[in-house]
Amino acid sequence: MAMWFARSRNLVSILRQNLGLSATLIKRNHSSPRPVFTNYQLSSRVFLDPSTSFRHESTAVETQPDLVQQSDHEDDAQELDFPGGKVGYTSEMKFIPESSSRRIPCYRVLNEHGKIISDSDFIPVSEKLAVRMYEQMATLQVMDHIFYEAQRQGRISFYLTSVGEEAINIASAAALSPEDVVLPQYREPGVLLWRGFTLEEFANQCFGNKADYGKGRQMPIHYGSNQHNYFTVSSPIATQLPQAAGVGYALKMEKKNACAVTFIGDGGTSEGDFHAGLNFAAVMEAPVVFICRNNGWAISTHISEQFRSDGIVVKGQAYGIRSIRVDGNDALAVYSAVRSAREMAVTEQRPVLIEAMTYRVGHHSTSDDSTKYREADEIQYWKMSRNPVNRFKKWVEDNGWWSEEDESKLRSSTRKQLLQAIQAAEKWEKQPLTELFNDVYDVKTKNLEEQEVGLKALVEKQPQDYPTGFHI
Ligand SMILES: Cc1ncc(C[n+]2csc(CCOP(=O)(O)OP(=O)(O)O)c2C)c(N)n1
Ligand SMILES: [Mg+2]
Repeated sequence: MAMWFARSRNLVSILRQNLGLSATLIKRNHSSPRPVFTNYQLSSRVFLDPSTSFRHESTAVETQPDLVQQSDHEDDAQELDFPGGKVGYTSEMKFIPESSSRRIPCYRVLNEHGKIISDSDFIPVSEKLAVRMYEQMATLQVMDHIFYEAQRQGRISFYLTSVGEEAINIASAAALSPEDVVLPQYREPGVLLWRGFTLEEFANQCFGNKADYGKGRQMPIHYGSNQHNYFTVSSPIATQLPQAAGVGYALKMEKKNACAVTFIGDGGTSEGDFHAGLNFAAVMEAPVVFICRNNGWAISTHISEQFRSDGIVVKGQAYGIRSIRVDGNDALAVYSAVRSAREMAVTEQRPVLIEAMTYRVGHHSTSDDSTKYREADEIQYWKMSRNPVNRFKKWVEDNGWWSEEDESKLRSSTRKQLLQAIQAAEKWEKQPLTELFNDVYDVKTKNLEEQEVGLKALVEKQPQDYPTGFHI
């Protein structure tokens, strides 16, 4: 496959065997040590003065100074034997460069006009699958639009759209097996939609009514479904990554033909849990597919203030994880990369990392106004020229699999179904207050019982402070 995966462990072990495992160190025949550098060079070249470093060019490739290693050159095939492993040696004092001379390329299949780039290497998608993928992307768009409006009307308290990231949502879901266990961040409801979570179920969660599986105890968009192997969204960023390593390891122990799949944003990679999750999965050889949606922003924090590496893909290799960078706005590329990653994770029992490059077209959430920190032109460019749904639609239409008539039918029936779902969800009663305290622990703890009694007393004393129909 032309898809670029970072060096695999198999390859390394074959190389190791070929090189021989027991080479011993032979002293170099030097009478005096190689001249190194002066104090001046030390301060000016080796250690960069933070005040002169480029704050906003985290991913720029810079010319490397002489002291930085340019290639994999080693003096010879001799190895040093450490508890940390056998390594070749070099008498040159060279630092590993902070970036490679070329940025990791981005795998894509469809160009901006929805045409397949010649010689593209991808897994074919049948008419049936392609149409379903397009339908689900369009459904996700309608769902986002209507729930967003419902929040603006004050009918739900909060919402967060996936606008601009529909291809990552749907194409990754299409590439997985239903047994694969998904641990989402929060901008991936399309995965759950693909698995059969109904528009009514989405509405019940957003309205926090009695039919919501979370019993109304979570903010809107914190979906979860046991039936669909989809962990409930958790607000604290990145907690799902170490959990995914554990889920993957459990699947491995149970010899299941499935993997854990977890999503994270670019901002989430700054959390310690990101690193713990990757490292655990690598060391335990757990079948986990890590999908990072690099959409350029973490609320108002631009990626240039998030990290200095060449994005996230290189972090996979640092942890010994096979990795790929993919155009997240290209549904065919996402589908091929996730399917291949999933196969490798399950058949080879290893984690794989995917960095999907994309853009968050919507505001971060209904609590945000992104025009305060980014240009309207930038948003417009991504909305129009780099739109993942339009791109995939062009390809499906060019194949003769989709028409304008299909389009208007789908959009109007989805809109109707959603409006009905919202009206019904709004009418459902809420869970009684006591449910707030149930299911927290297997057996209710003493302090929880005390809190329950206290809250009941408060509601009885000041009923005017609680909504009508609110009952204990
Ligand atoms: C541990 C933690 N810190 C901070 C927050 C507040 N917060 C919510 S979303 C978010 C930004 C996340 O950005 P990113 O991971 O890039 O995801 P995106 O919203 O771009 O999809 C932050 C800082 C949080 N929920 N949890
Ligand atoms: Mg982001």
